[in-house]
Amino acid sequence: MKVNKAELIISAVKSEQYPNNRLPEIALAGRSNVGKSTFINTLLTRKNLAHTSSKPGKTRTLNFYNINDDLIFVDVPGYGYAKVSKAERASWGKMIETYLSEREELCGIVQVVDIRHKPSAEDIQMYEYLKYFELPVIVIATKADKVSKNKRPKHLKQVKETLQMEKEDKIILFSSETGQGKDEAWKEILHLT
Ligand SMILES: Nc1nc2c(ncn2[C@@H]2O[C@H](COP(=O)(O)OP(=O)(O)OP(=O)(O)O)[C@@H](O)[C@H]2O)c(=O)[nH]1
Ligand SMILES: [Mg+2]
Repeated sequence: MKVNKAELIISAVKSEQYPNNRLPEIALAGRSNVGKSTFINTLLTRKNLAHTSSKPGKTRTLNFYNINDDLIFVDVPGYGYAKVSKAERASWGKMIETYLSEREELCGIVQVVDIRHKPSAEDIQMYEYLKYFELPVIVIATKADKVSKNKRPKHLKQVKETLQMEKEDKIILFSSETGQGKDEAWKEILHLT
């Protein structure tokens, strides 16, 4: 996929602010600090278009990125970040729920998990939640560079089984460090749009 154009359209917190250009959307989901924004940058070959940080809680709004006027990536704040107030957590939950439940342009989710760890209760809950809305999910098992090559298949299997992934959903081994899985991720994303 050749990316000629990649730009932030809007950082939204409510539905009135969503773009109205009717392009298909793919949204990111995953624990805070897992690598969602980095995943977007890797696919777009842009260093810091989506802002990333070594500290969790970097992305706080729904950020809509126009890609080649063909599709939109929606970067979403991560869950599981401890250092937020109850009120703030509730308003994020509402923001994400509104988007996932109402957005007609949404055609699939990229759920990012850390290949090193067994998916958390929140990861499982998120996957189930997405399935409840009947959304197709591509699971990205990222940070593959941090697991030795011979151990990766075992970790992939653990992710698949813990999430109880449906067989229509794809899981892709990925690393933003090495670019592993980038072509496959694009293929599956374009397949959904
Ligand atoms: N080694 C390695 N590090 C990664 C990879 N992907 C992301 N990271 C690092 O993980 C950290 C968090 O990345 P972000 O992309 O900001 O995470 P996020 O999921 O967008 O986090 P929030 O915005 O807080 O929800 C950064 O320090 C990245 O450099 C990867 O594939 N390999
Ligand atoms: Mg982010």
